Amino acid sequence: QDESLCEGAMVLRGFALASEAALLQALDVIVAQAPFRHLVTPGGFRMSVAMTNAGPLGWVSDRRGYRYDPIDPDSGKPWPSMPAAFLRLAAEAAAYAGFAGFVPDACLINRYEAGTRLSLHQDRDEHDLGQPIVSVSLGIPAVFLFGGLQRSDRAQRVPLAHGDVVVWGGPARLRYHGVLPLKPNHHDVLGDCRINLTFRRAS
Ligand code: MD5
Ligand code: FE
Repeated sequence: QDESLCEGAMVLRGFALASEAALLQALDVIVAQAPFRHLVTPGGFRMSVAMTNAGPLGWVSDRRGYRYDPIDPDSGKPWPSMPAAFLRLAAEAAAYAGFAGFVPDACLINRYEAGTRLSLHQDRDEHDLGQPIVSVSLGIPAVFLFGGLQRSDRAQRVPLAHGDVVVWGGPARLRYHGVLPLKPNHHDVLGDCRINLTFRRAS
């Protein structure tokens, strides 16, 4: 049931299902305080993924660049706190994949709708690249692109469904990755979207 994509990358199928209700309840609280918004890239493009954050640090992008910021630029207030259910799930998944003691200080929450995509990129805005990233998929399915250490490397296509958790660490931490444009679909609980929780240790 669990798949190793390569050294350092493990898919835990359905790992989040046991905490589904607690995660969705916590998500509602976060989104009420910090609604989803479409950020602009440094190059001036509006991202098709809508984002918000929870925890001490939030990932933001604007014309000045990408960064982690303790303040939500839309509200001028700190990001909503990291829910206990989020912290627990991220730590349990990381430990299961061999990364004991993972304490994320940032949860980026990505919302995808039909047609939304995330182009190939690396996650390298974090200080300690020795820390893993835990990614939780909720709602409609997506096809994840898992590339190599160079942008031109051929990418594997990995289907991700509601409840799947992926832990990326070690040699997988700096791999190029993205999400193919989502196909229109419906999920009984989340409606017509996919929500991805991306847990990181940013500082
Ligand atoms: C998503 N989000 O499905 C993904 C999940 C992002 C992002 O990519 O930057 O918000 S995280 C996937 C990830 C993280 C770190 C390494 C690798 C994949 N990888 O080696 O493929 O919304
Ligand atoms: Fe990424």
